[in-house]
Amino acid sequence: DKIIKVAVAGNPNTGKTTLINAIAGTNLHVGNWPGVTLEKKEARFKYRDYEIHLIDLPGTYSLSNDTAEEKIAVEFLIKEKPDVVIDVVDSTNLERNLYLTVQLLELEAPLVVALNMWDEAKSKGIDIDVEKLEKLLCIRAVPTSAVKEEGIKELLDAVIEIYERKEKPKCVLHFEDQVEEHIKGLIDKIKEVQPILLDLYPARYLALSLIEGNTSFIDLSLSEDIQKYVQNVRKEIEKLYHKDPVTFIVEERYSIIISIYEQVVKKHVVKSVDIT
Ligand code: GDP
Ligand code: K
Ligand code: MG
Repeated sequence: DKIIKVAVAGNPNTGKTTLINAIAGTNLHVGNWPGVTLEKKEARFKYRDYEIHLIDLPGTYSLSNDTAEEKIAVEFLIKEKPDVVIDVVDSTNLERNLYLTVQLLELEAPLVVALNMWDEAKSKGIDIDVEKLEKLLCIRAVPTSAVKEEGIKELLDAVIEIYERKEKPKCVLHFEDQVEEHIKGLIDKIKEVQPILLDLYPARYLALSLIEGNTSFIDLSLSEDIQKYVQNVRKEIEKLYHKDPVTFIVEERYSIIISIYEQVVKKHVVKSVDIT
């Protein structure tokens, strides 16, 4: 059988554990992430002609390496390179959950979104255009309800589809043109003076992290050329937008998210039934 290594990512309380239980049932093995008291759940099971290895990542709101949970998730994604990443989102709170999704795309994770809590979204009158979301993000998205064990087979079929896919989707969620030029310039600089960094880390995640000053995941010392280049990009961003670079990048991600959210989510008024 072919082995598919699957990481399960998502914000806290989106239903990751419930989903893994629904998928893996009794195959679940619970341990700890090395060095910390965070629970690590793993499961191995057969599905179709495949052996699927599931690993539950700690719940995180972002991948900025600010917390132990984020460091573990980022290190796992970069070093272990799972074949597929399931991003479990809370469908009733898509706007907030998409921040992590956008960062997972920056990390070039082979992604499928599980639109979990689909039952709750339905009863709240939240209508998500799944096909449009897939098109805008350039990835698969599957409605699931972990508590009701719905959408599980469709999700696993999507996992296999991503694993078997020969080409990576070539979608990039673009920031403002001027910033994109700085990002491209920085990546070119890295290619020129310290190309090994691009063998170790996904280019866009690396460039954005350098600009954000999020460098604790980088194991090598950075060449002085790159450091100078980064300082210059940061100054340019401040000059252009009158914002510090971290705020600026976070806001760019949110403006992408808001645009996607407005295109895919419709809210209906749900009539409450009067039982008195
Ligand atoms: P985790 O922190 O991501 O592991 O989330 P949990 O699996 O612990 O779930 C958080 C809460 O959401 C629990 O009370 C679950 O029963 C509930 N939950 C999980 N999945 C669903 C779902 O699809 N629909 C509904 N309505 N509730 C869910
Ligand atoms: K929880
Ligand atoms: Mg959990």
